[in-house]
Formats: sequence, structure tokens, C-alpha cells
Amino acid sequence: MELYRDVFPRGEPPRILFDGGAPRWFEPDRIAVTDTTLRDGQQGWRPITVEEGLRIYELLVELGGRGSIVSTELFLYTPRDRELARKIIEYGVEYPRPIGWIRATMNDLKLVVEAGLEETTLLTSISDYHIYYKFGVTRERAFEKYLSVVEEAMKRGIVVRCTLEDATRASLEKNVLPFVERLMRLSERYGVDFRVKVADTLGLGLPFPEVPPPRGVPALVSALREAGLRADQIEFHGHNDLGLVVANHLAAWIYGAGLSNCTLLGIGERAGNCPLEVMLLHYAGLTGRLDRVNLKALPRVVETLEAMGYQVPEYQPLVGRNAFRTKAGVHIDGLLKNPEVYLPFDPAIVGRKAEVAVTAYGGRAAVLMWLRSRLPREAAERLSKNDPRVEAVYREVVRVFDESGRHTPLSDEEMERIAARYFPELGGRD
Ligand code: HCA
Repeated sequence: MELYRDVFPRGEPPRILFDGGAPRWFEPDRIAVTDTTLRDGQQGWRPITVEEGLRIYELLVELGGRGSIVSTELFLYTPRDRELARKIIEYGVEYPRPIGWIRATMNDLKLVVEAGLEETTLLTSISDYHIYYKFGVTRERAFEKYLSVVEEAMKRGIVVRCTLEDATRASLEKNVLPFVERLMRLSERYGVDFRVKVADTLGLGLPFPEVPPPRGVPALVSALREAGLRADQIEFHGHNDLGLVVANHLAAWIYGAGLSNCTLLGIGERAGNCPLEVMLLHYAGLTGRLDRVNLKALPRVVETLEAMGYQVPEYQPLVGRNAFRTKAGVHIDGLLKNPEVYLPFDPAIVGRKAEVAVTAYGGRAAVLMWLRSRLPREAAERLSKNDPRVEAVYREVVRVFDESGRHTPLSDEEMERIAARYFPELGGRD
């Protein structure tokens, strides 16, 4: 039997292994997740209250406070933003460290200084689409404006994280590298570190190393390493417009970026950002550092966001209602024989259980699995597909679908009503 236990260890997230041929700039010991739920998430969803923001921050601490989520970005524009920033700073935990998010203006920089933050993201739009069409200026004028704010920040000892906005539509030779070189020179002059955030603003990036810039994420990230930046100086921030956001974030890590900038559940502008929880799972898969992630907190994330009015899509990986629920008889039969047959990993890792939704197509296996999930342990273990009571429940289920032309699975309450006729201990109402 070959089960590839090194890649699919029991009770752990699937591992991503290289056979010694890992890409040149990949440094698993230096990768981390960064958060932007309170910035891009809030911007793409709705303004949140201070209490809601704090609750979200606490969830981030629970999920990645042991060193996998290293920073969280904050708006500073309204009194509410500033109050939230103050409370998060007061919270005083090491991770995720609060940083600012501002545009490249002196007034915005003042907000960072007043908030007492040591680091801030700075929006430095880099493609000619943005420079010429949005700002209506030349490259040189745009760079001068950005660099004047960077310089002022450095004079004050503030670390800037320059967002290369729209990097996947920007020239590497004419825009990205010349700007980064000027950042390096300023950094040397003032002895203050800096980072760059490679932003795939419109989700146009591609994860394949053979694709050249501007769309190729591996090419873009490796070029920054070749220019002399360290892994922890490069962050990647993607959007999901073309459905590739997780692949692009993985590619960024593997080809040399240290930081992966995400939001909880991928909430963000248009088709959203990169789901932080998925990248935490891959973080564990790439580094083996299970001690640094706590994905068991995910059901609390869902509960909290739903209580705030956010609807988690049913089919969303890891967190959706359907993520570990199966309806197909063939799958359920496999799950009953060994859960590993039809589960990508043990759902307990993310605080979930495998579930079954009973339809006419689930067969006796679905009925058996549903019953086993409800009955006391011993009775559940003794029950088999051949038990006449399982057959009786199954026939009733089929009748419901035949007689009513119904399409949706039976709810737990409906199943309880049927099952209780044969299993009085289930106590359903008839
Ligand atoms: C935006 C665009 C942005 C910025 C990224 C960042 C992008 O909302 O202004 O600075 O974190 O994708 O370029 O989200």
C-alpha cells in the first residue's frame, strides 16, 4: 500500500514538499501571512464599528498570534479608525503587529505619526495605467511625490511598505525596478528599512514561472530578489478576479516573497482578496509549523462574521457550510469504510466534522452515516447498512423525494422526524 504519508500525514494539513529542487529564492523559514481584513476587507464589505474591529483582531490573534500572522493593516482616516488603532495598540500582543495604511501624501503620513505606529503601508501606484490615467502625471512626477513621503517617513524612523499598485500591468524595467532602486538608496541614506507590496490589483497575475512580467508572479517576485531585496521585504497582495488568487499567493511565497497579504475569508474588493485561512493551511503545509497556526478557531470566525451580517458562501473552502458535507452515495460509502477515502484532510484541523446531507441519491450509506452522527457511540458503531431500520428510513427518504418532486436535501429536523419512528432515542417529533 502506498499512502504517501510524508505528503498526507494523518491528522495534519497536506504537506507541500520539494525534492531538493525548490525554486532558488524559496525560504520556508521566512514566510508568513499578513492581514488586511480591517483595511481591504472593511473597504470591500462595509464600515465596521470599533467593537467589531476589535473582535476581528482577537480572532486574528487566536488564529495566528503564535507567529504565523505577523501584521495587520489599519485605516486611520476617521475617529472610529483611530479609536480602533488605539485599542489594538493597547492590546499589546506581539502578533499580529498593527501597521497603518495610507496614500502617499504628507497629511496621511501625519496620521501614522499621530497614531504612534512604527510601520505603514503607502499606496505607490506603479503601472502607467494608474500614473498616466489616474493621476495624469509622468512617471518621474509620480515617483518624486511618492519618494518625498517615503523620505519624510524614513526621517522619522517609520518603516514604509510601498504598495506597487497594479504591478501586474506595470513595466518591470521602466517602473518597478527603477522605483525600488530609489527606495534602496533612500533606505541606505537614512538607515531605515523598507518593504514593497507587489499588488495584483485586478487579479491578472499568473502563477507560472514561465510567464514573463508583468503578469508572471514568479518572474516579478524573483526579479525583486535579484535586485537585492530580502524575503521579508517582499509582500504579495492579490485579488481574485480571475479565480487564481490562492495559486498566485502560493507562487509568490515559493518564488521568493516572504509575506502573503490576505483577508479573513477573502473578503475584499470585487471578487475579493486571498483567503487568509487557506494561506494559513498552506503555511502549515509548506513549513510544517503547526504550532504557529490555530485553525480550530475558524468556526468562531464564521460565527462572528455571520453575527455581523456577513453571509459565508456555502461552498467556500474550509469555512462554508458545505465544505466537508457530502451528498453522493459513492462518497458516503467510501467515508464509512475509511474517512480518508473522501476527505482532503481531517476536518478536525479546522474545527469541523465530516457531514452528510441526505438526498434520494445518497442511498442507504447516507442514511447510515446521518444516523451514526446522531446515535450514542455504541449504538452508532453497532449499526450497519443491513439493519432493517436503516432500510426503513431509507425507503421513507426515497418516498419524500418521489412524492414531492423535491430537490433540496432533507434538513436535520426532517430526518429526525423520520428516524425517530425507528429509533425512538432520537426523540424527533412525529
Ligand atoms: C486599493 C488597491 C489595493 C491596494 C493594496 C494595498 C490593490 O484598494 O487601493 O495597498 O494593500 O490591490 O492594489 O487593494
